[in-house]
Amino acid sequence: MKNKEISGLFEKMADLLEFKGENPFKVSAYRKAARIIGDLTRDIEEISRRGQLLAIPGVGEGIAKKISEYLETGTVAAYEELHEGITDELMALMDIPGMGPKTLSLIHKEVGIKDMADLSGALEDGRLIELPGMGEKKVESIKRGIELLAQSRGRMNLGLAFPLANRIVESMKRVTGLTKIEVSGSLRRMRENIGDIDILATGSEGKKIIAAFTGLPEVREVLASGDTKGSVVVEGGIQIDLRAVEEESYGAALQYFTGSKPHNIHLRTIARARDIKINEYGVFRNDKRIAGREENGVYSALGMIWMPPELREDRGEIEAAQRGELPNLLELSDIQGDLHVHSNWSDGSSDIDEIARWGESMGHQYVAICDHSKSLKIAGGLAEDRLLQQMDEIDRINEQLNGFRLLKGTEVDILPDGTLDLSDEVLSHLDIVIAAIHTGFKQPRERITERIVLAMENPHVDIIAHPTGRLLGSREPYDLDLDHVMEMAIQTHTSLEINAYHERLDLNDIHCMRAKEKGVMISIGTDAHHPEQMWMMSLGAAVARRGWLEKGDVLNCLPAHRLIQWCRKG
Ligand code: DGT
Ligand code: CA
Ligand code: CA
Repeated sequence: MKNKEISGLFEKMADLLEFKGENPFKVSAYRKAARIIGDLTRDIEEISRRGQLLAIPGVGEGIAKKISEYLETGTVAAYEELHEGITDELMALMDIPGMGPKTLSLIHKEVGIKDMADLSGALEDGRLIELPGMGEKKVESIKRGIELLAQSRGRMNLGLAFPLANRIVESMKRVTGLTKIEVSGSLRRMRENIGDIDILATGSEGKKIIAAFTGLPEVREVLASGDTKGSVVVEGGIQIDLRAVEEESYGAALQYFTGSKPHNIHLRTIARARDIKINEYGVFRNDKRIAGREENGVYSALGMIWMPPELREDRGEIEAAQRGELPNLLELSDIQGDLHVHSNWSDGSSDIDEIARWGESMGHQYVAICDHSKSLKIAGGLAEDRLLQQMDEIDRINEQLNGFRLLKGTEVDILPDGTLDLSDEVLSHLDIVIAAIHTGFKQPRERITERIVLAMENPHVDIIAHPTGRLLGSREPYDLDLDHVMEMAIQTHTSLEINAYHERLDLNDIHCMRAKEKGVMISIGTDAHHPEQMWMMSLGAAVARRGWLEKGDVLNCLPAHRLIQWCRKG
């Protein structure tokens, strides 16, 4: 499939257009097309052969032509033209969080920066501070951006690793003689980013399991292939390790390779005090095996009950287990609906009907349609009259539904002065109001905190979406007094969102722990712009579980009527 290549090409075109200061609508059209094509499950070549390119949402005449051109010739003239005189090294600087196209263009023209080495040099010797519109703060933010980029290099987002690993595990299940297989490592703990994927298996013939693994069609390169361990690289440079262990060691190995390392080290100090040795082969007392086949045997040998992998970060879970006070984590199946989905009334790609069908098929009781509001022009935000029309449309669809219902919502923009982008009158007719910041990220701490607090003080606002604004590996959170926001959330009866969209995961796990301590109600929404993305609810549930949340801490574990009651309360 050439879907990813074409998506990447349009992404690059958007970058180049932005760098050249072209029309932002044109830039966002390319970004939208890139996103949608990247998410397509069907082969774009086949879609093109059937003459259906224009049926892809976000693909108009111009973009369709470029897709055909690429499929026929392997390149696009307009792209080559844009790229002329601009090196890949220069464009790579756009990957630095906080380095916008305008800044890059400025430092390129004024200081002649061409690559990362030039940039580091100029940051060192203070040349950049002098430039018009730069200043100390901007330079600091570029330095932090470079660090952030370095940290995320070589790691991949959970939202990418999770489906990939599941697919590999499913194909491996067909190998004869294999009896058990599971993901371990940071992915089993559902960390927000993953260094490499670790898989553990057992069966009658380890060697055969490894051979099947290194022979999978996804494999691009085999790094190692032995009797008990295989290491491969798949598309995108992602490394996957698979270990095949003896059945009697499977539980101990699963525990060991799930980690985290600090969790395991802490467990071993407890074991030592009990004269017990634990390693990846088993649990031993005086060299006699006392456990190892099942994972929970490792914990019970240490006087604890088994604990969910998401907790294993040495953040107090071992002490809690010793006291018998582990939280009863919420399960994905406790979640009754998705509270944040976009339709094609704004920048989503599907009809409301289709979202309803999808939500129902996922087993949800409800889905809240929360399109953008009018000031977000680039996302096709809705003005009051359009939103009222949309509410009628939702009523119409709900009449035809049985058991499942769509909730009427909005993701209303919090304007730079803290007022909302829609009138109270219209907000009062909605089932659910999500408010969010989409502009003015760089405001000082007090301003941005106050803005969110003002929004929460509006009695119609029920949820603050993606409260910190970070994008995984690419944008830092806004400078925000989150503790104050959490305290005000309780006072104003407002919920804070775990935005489960794979590039956000905002709030994150640590924030959730703090929110729970304070008693803040959390809601989980996928921010899906395409119904297929509603699967990301499982990422949101994982963040909640890593934050020790229970069913009662999460708004959308409530059935629809109680959810709406909660929202009406204030
Ligand atoms: P990653 O891959 O960086 O996202 O993080 P992990 O946690 O998957 O780490 P990885 O792949 O290096 O190793 C997988 C697990 O193996 C790790 O979570 C715990 C265990 N492990 C690895 N090295 C050590 C070690 O030196 N001591 C202990 N106790 N456990 C280790
Ligand atoms: Ca790993
Ligand atoms: Ca590993």
